[in-house]
Amino acid sequence: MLALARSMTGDHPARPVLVASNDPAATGLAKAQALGIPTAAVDHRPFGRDRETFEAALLAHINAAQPDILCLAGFMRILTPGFIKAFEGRMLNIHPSLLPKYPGLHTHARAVAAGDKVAGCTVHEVTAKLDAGPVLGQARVPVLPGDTEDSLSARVLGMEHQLYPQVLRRFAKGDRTPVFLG
Ligand code: NHR
Repeated sequence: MLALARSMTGDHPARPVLVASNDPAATGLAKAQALGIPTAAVDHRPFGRDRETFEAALLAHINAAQPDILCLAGFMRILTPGFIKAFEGRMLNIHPSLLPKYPGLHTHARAVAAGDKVAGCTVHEVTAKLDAGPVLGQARVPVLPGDTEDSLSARVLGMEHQLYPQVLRRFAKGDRTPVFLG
């Protein structure tokens, strides 16, 4: 999130209008505020299994900010088709694997357990089907001997901070040609 926010200066075609989280304690909220970006938090927990009502509360904040593009960055709540529809074709996510490999959770542990030699991250359009929307960019990193979930995760994160801003810059210009790094 911070890498994206910091990238949107100068000749960048976009500017950050809101940082929103489902976790009121998320440290990114204070960091965004320090950059002068408006923030909102809607705790999903009081809503229990009612995803739609949680999303309606979140959407009220988002719509008030009138964004053209939504970027998920570490957002861990599966979104219902109704929410997706409101931002169809305008919502991005970064996922810590080389999709279509390892959709879902615990991607680095799965890559290490499988003995993969290459890992990475993917920026994709968010569609109703989880981690399955069109790929907008991918970055590859080696998996090194002795790697753990944590060491691999840190290496991939470094590439996430490079890949996502590059993809967003292109996407905000209307260019959906995929970016490939590594
Ligand atoms: N929503 C839709 N409809 N489509 C996608 O592609 C989405 C999405 C919401 C989030 C991010 C994704 C990731 O990058 C993302 C993509 C959370 C889960 C999950 O299982 C899965 C994928 C992603 C994010 N969430 C659990 C849930 O019940 C909660 C897990 C937790 O809190 O740790 O929502 O990885």
